[in-house]
Amino acid sequence: MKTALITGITGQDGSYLAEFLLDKGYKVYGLRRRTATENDSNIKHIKHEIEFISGDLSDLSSLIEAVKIAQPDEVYNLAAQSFVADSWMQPIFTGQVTALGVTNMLEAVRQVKLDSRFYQASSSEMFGKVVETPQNETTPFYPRSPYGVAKVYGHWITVNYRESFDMYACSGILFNHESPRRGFEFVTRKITDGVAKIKLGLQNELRLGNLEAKRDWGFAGDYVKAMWLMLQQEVPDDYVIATGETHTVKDFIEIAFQYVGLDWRNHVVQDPKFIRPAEVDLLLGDSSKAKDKLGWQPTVSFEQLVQMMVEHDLQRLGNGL
Ligand code: NAP
Ligand code: F7E
Repeated sequence: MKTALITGITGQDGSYLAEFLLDKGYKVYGLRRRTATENDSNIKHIKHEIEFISGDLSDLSSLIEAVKIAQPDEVYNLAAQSFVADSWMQPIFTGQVTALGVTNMLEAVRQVKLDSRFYQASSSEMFGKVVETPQNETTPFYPRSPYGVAKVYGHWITVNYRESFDMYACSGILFNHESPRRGFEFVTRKITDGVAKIKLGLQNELRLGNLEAKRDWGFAGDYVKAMWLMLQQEVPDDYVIATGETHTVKDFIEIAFQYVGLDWRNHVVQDPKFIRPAEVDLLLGDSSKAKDKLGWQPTVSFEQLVQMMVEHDLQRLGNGL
């Protein structure tokens, strides 16, 4: 039986990855930080199958202890301050967790169990103000937020530990991926939750920022498989994971409102509060390397993704949850 340690187990990706690895017969350890109130909505259904370890990415001693306890074959470093908009409000904290936290996790592995395979959750936000389209593994980075800058550090420290210490360490450069488990502050979930509330008469308007931004949106369940595949290869490498399609926020809104038979123009209000100090206007990924070398490809279309999320929120709110 293989053993995996997942940081960020309570998040969207952590929950799908845990399910995926449990299905494969892994023993799964999840690093979890202490919170005043329960935040296990994504993992409630698999909680009893996971061994939790208390720790924080900014506390090296807790990570060393976690690696000692789990003795993992594979470490998936998914924990981060992951909300781009907040990274301007908390730039230092974002750097401490999303950037230096990666070094802490790599150090814990290096000091305790050097042969653990390591996955770093890198991001298309590293491409930021893109210098070419589509973006692939050789596209230069030009991050546009403290979050993007922190992820560039996380990417390069992962590459550096691979080259310095011969670690099996991979950086997965994942484009936006969404699901019914997405946090409510991200635009896709904010829209599908808002659409469901409007349909059910619980609210009337949806306040959003820049509707012209374009993203390459995929389904999170597909993307965690790519993480696992990266750690099953002969040699460690870095991969772009994306659908190869880009859509505006407005496209997402249109499909979501159409699904419930409403006209978005009657409900969406643009609010300057949600405009960012610097924007990433366009992301479009080229994941041909992952297709060729990992045999990975997405299975859920953009329309299916939007509809899946709206349907989930309709059911959830309809049941009073
Ligand atoms: P998410 O839902 O925001 O989950 C983040 C996780 O990190 C949560 O479990 C959170 O725990 C944990 N965490 C935050 N700070 C921590 C700390 N100091 N110590 C320990 N744990 C901490 O993010 P996600 O969408 O699943 O994304 C997973 C990873 O992929 C992140 O690194 C993200 O930056 C990256 N990524 C995401 C996307 C995407 O489109 N989803 C694309 C590219 C890269 P709490 O529950 O306690 O807050
Ligand atoms: O914004 C625009 C906003 O917050 C998407 C994270 O998982 O993916 C995510 O980062 C776009 C931006 O995601 C609102 O300006 C308009 O252009 O859903 P988001 P993100 O910033 O792309 C990357 C790959 C990650 O790595 C990150 O961790 O939507 N937008 N109006 C809005 N965004 C939000 N959140 N709220 C609005 O009202």
